[in-house]
Amino acid sequence: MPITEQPTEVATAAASGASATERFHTDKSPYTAVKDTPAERVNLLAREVLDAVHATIRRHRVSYDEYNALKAWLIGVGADGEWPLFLDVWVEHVIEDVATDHRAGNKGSIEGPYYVPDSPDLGAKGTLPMRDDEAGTPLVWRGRITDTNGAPLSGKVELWHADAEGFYSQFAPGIPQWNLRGSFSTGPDGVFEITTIRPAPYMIPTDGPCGKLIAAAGWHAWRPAHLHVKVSAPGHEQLTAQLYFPGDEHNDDDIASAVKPELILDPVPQPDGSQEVRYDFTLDPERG
Ligand code: MBD
Ligand code: FE
Repeated sequence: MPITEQPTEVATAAASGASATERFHTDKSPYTAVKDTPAERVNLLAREVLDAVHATIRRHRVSYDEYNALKAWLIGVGADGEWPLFLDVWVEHVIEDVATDHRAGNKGSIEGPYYVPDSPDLGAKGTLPMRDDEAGTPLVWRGRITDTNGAPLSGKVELWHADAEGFYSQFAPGIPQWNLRGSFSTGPDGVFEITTIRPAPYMIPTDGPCGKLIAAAGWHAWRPAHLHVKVSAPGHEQLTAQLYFPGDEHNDDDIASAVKPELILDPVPQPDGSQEVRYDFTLDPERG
């Protein structure tokens, strides 16, 4: 059939879950090795989590029907590859808080399930890879990387974000591989200039187990529109963060609890309909 009549694949929870799970195995498998965690620590943490589960069961007299519903749901989360989504939406924000609470530099936020390393390097100034007809308001972002004394750093900003429909390349079908993903390497002045488009708010897939939990609990499935970044410079702690847009109705009730006031941008509309924004990064020195 002619190319224009090819059926377009639809984004499903199971497909994006499978991609996120595979991504985790590829990039993070060293962290999955628990062999270096001493038995006392595993015992402490596992014991405390189980005690909390038992206490909830007793307090609320959880029934066999409810227990089996939980079992079926947990099996489904694994089968559809939604553990990265579940953990990053409902757990990672506390891990991130604890891991970064010593920092004097930029506030960070969670990585989420959709980071891909080694995106194309575009130098200090460039435009993220995008389709010829990429929808969305053009955004020009200027910024600088410094240390906590204000000295500029030769560093790198990795940026990835959803498109104007809320979809991520490599996790939703039919999007070019590196669409809206790129790395910007600064010179010694730490200065970068990035051109992209504003992403849409993101809705957690509603057709998978996480979506079913959201519906069953009467929650909503939305994250505010956001840009993901990883900022790094030799000798400094890597910063993982997300940047948000003012006025987004979900900035105050992000399902992933990942918004902080310091991470909300202040874009300025331009006569041509585009927007410009300034946002700088301050990195903490690596700890000895
Ligand atoms: C996202 O885009 C995201 O950033 C997080 C944290 C969870 C699900 C989807
Ligand atoms: Fe995201």
